[in-house]
Amino acid sequence: MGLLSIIRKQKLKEKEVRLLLLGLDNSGKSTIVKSMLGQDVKETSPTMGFDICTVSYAGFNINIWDIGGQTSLRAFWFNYFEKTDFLMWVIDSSCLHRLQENFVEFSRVLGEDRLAGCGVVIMVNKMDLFTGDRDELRTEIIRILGLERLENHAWQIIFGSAYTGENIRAGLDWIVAEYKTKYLSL
Ligand SMILES: Nc1nc2c(ncn2[C@@H]2O[C@H](COP(=O)(O)OP(=O)(O)OP(=O)(O)O)[C@@H](O)[C@H]2O)c(=O)[nH]1
Ligand SMILES: [Mg+2]
Repeated sequence: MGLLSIIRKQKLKEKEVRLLLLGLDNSGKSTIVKSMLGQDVKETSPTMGFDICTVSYAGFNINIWDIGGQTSLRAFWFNYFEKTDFLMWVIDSSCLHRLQENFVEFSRVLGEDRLAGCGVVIMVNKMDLFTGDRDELRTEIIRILGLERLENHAWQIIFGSAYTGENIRAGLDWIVAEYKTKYLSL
């Protein structure tokens, strides 16, 4: 049996997924985790370091690393990249003037070799507050983040809301489907 085949079998057997949750401060990362865990979404405070939790979903254990996004904490993001299967990058749809700042941080993160090949979910959060056109927003996000130039990463944009729960599961569904595709096709 070849090495790739062994890795594939092992990964599919373990059903352990490591998900790194990053994005600017106040984008709603910790609230998304609460929504995934079925906890009260109205009680969050800024993450001063990081939190780890496991969400059991579709037979998988998704180990989520929720890292604080404040400027002073971003230098520490790089401590959490090892063995990441997926990056969920959270954008606040009610704060679109920060898209350029998103681009700067997002491209810095994805320039990191240890994240090579990881799947990327762009979770556009707080859609309960958004009144504009979703297609236009999608086009703008693809353009500003340079997603069409992103090589070696499968990516998906998801519009959701931690408050209402809209599409929070869709993010997990995509991750599980991608994980299976990746290790079934090795
Ligand atoms: N309206 C609305 N508010 C949200 C939503 N998700 C989060 N918030 C609010 O946004 C603020 C920031 O949420 P957090 O989850 O703490 O954001 P964070 O990205 O974890 O922030 P840091 O830990 O500082 O990086 C809080 O006041 C949340 O209640 C959402 O879907 N809709
Ligand atoms: Mg947080």
